[in-house]
Order: sequence, then C-alpha cells, then structure tokens
Amino acid sequence: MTQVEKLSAKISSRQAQVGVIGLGYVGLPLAVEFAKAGFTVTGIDVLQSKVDLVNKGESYIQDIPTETLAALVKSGKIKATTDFSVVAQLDTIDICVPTPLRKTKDPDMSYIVSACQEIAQHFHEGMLVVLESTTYPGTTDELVLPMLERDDLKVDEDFFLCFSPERVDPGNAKYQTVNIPKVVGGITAACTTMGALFYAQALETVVPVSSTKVAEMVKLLENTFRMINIGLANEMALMCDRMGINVWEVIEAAATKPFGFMPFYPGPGLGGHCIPIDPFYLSWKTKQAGIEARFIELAGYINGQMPHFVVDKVQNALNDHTKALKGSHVHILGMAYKKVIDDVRESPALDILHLLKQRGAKLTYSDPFVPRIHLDGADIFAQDANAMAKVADCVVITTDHTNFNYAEVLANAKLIVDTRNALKGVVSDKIVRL
Ligand code: SAJ
Repeated sequence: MTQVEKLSAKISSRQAQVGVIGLGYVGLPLAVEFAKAGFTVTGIDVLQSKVDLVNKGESYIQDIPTETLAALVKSGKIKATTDFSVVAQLDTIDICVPTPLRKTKDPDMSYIVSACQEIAQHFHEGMLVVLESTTYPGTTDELVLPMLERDDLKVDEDFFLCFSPERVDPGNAKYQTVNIPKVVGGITAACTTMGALFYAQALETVVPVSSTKVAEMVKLLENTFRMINIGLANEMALMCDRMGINVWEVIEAAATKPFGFMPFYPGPGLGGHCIPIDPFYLSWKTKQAGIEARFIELAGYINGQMPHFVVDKVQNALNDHTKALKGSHVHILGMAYKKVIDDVRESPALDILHLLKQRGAKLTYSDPFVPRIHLDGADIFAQDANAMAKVADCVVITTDHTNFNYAEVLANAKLIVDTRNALKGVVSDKIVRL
C-alpha cells in the first residue's frame, strides 16, 4: 500500500491518531471536534497549566463547555501533554500556534518555527501536517516544508502538508468550528486531497483550494477586508465630525440598501488579536515582492488615530463644560476590545486610558468581563459603573457591553462621550458622539 492509501484508510476509519499543537481558542475546539468525530486526539502545548486543565477536563475556552471536554477526556478521546515525543505515534498534526507581530510590525514566526523544530525531531512517514496559524503567503512552502523534508521523507511520497486558515470567532453562538466552512490547500494535489479528507471527517463543509498560498491568502483577504472597511468607517466619522453630520445616522440609512453595501461602524480604534495584526503579515510579504500595500498602511494609520481622536473629543467636551481635562475624573466604560468578551488584546480602550493619563486625567473604569488591568506597572481594578457615573466629570463609552445599564449611566452622568453609539437615538445635551 502507498502512503496515500495507508493514511487515507486510517483517516476514513477514524483510526488515525490526531495531534493538535497549541491548545488555545483555535486548537482546543478543533481537538474537541475531532474527538467528537471518534478520533483519539492528543493536544500538545508548551504551557503545563493548559495541559493540566485539559487532562482534568476543565475548559478554559468560552466556546467549549467543561462538561463536553470532561466527557471526551474521561472516554480517553482527548488527552494533553507538553511532550512532543508523542509525535512519533501520531498520524496527523494541526499547528495552531500564535502568529503575533513584533513591535516593528514584522511577523513573529518564532512559534511556528519552534513547533516545526519539535515536530521534525519525531517526524515519520505517513503523516499529514496542517498549518492553521494565520501567516503570510508562502510560509508553508518556504518555511515549514524545508523544516520537515529530509532525504528519506519527501512531501507527497512520504508525508502530506497543507495550510488551512482558522476562522474561529470566539463567542459566536451561530458559527462554531464544526459549521464554519474549512478552506484547505496543499503543497500538491494529493496533499490537498488528504487534508480535505481529514477535515471532512469532523467538520460540515470543506473548501479545497489549489495551493497552500491560496489558502494562506484567503485568510488575509478576509481579515484585511474587515480592517480596511473599519478604517473607511472611521474616516467617515472624522469627515462627518468636521462637517457636523451624524455618521451613525448616515451608516444606518446606507445599510437600508439591500445590495452592494455592508455596514461597518466607527469606533475608538481597532482591537483584537486578528484584525489589527493579520493585514500586516500581508503588507510585510508584499513589500518583499516590491508592492506597497497602501490600503493596509492607510487603514492602519486611520484606525490608529482613533484613540487620539476620542481623547481630543473628551478634552473638548470637558472644555465646553468649562473643565480642564487635567485633574478631571474620567470614567471609562469597557476595556475589552469588543462587546461581550473579556479579551483586552490590542484594545483601544487601553490606548485611550494611557493617553488620558498622559494628559493628567484621574481615571477609573468599569468592565464586567475585565475585573483588573495592568497600566504602567500598577493594577487598576474595575469599579461600579453607576457609582462612578455619579461622581465622574466625564464617562467615555469605549466598549458597548450589553450588560451595562445605560439608562442609569445616562441619568447619573454629567457628560458622556459615546464612541460606540451605545446610546443610539437618545437625545441629550450631555451626550457627545463620534
Ligand atoms: N470594529 C469596529 N467597527 C466594526 C467592526 C469591528 O470598530 O464595524 C472593531 C471592534 O470593536 C474590534 C475590532 O474592530 O475592536 C475587531 O473586531 P471584529 O468584529 O473584526 O472582531 P474580531 O477581532 O474578533 O475578529 C474576528 C475575526 N475572526 C477570525 O479572524 C477567525 C474576523 O475574521 C471575524 O469576521 C470577526 O471575528 C467577526 O465577524 O466577529
């Protein structure tokens, strides 16, 4: 039997030993879906704390109920380890490690390189390896493949290598790992076929594409599309502000167009671990190809200006109330980068907090999902929103969590700068909007 026949049989019979490297918001849900499909899954993570929680059946990912994980661990379908030597017993591996940006906005490939170095030490014939981490086009061919190929292990003959972008949207009740269409592209056609066969065992829809580069580029287009359109919405806000037009009303009316339009909204800036990061993987690579990704650079600039724009709005609003920003008590509503989540990575609220502090404001914040933040070496703890609204000189709505009591905030606050249109339709001279 050829390696294709052998591995295909193992996958189709769900006897293949599945491995997932990186047990975060992508890797753990993926491991759970393959375990649910009947595979025996081994999760590998460098953090012993995550490994221990998984082996205890305790979920730390909001989209994975602990009882689901506990049942799969109890049945022996999922186990976790920090020991990469298990790769020797695995048939498939999904690499789901972080791909952050360095401070210089260059890709940080260290996590992918480290994972591939570990895999290579225990790599053997008959394996399928899939990179899922968001990265620049060419990573799988130019970085991963050379780290795995050896004289006695050639892609297509001895092993199979694909890229498949992660599309996990934490907290999305409608779309979860199992029902989000899964794009997959291989180094060769046989690799693509093997990757498609693999994902088809556990996920509802598989979308094979012709190469790893196409698959890598699909993800970057998806998230660059969002980043640029958010940048356009923010630029519209800056224009409307200068012309005295309510940008929220403009967008709401434009969204009545039943075709050819998709609403995006202005905000205090661009947060999260995907949208502000992923497009710069693309622009970094295109620069090497001699092409300036000008849309990305411009959108990045505009989105980056929003925290400064908000702070100027706060300063001007206080000024209109004959108060200086310096020495005023400003209360921030919401630290998470978007509503109803607890993630503060790249959150614009943190930038706004820092800028206000630089201008001498006295600062407090509320966020039901974020009990504590760390700023300039000190811990700041969340305060009660209504109590602070009563005493603050200005309340800034930076994250429109649904569980804030906006009516009480409106009743208690002297002045509100609303960056999210959380007080949509409310007419009051104490509200200043983007
Ligand atoms: N934002 C705006 N205006 C908008 C939309 C978003 O200012 O109109 C801000 C958000 O407040 C946030 C940032 O942009 O700070 C990113 O928001 P997001 O809605 O794009 O949410 P993310 O970062 O969680 O993006 C994820 C992405 N998922 C993956 O990369 C797998 C993205 O592809 C999804 O489309 C997005 O979730 C989603 O739709 O929720």
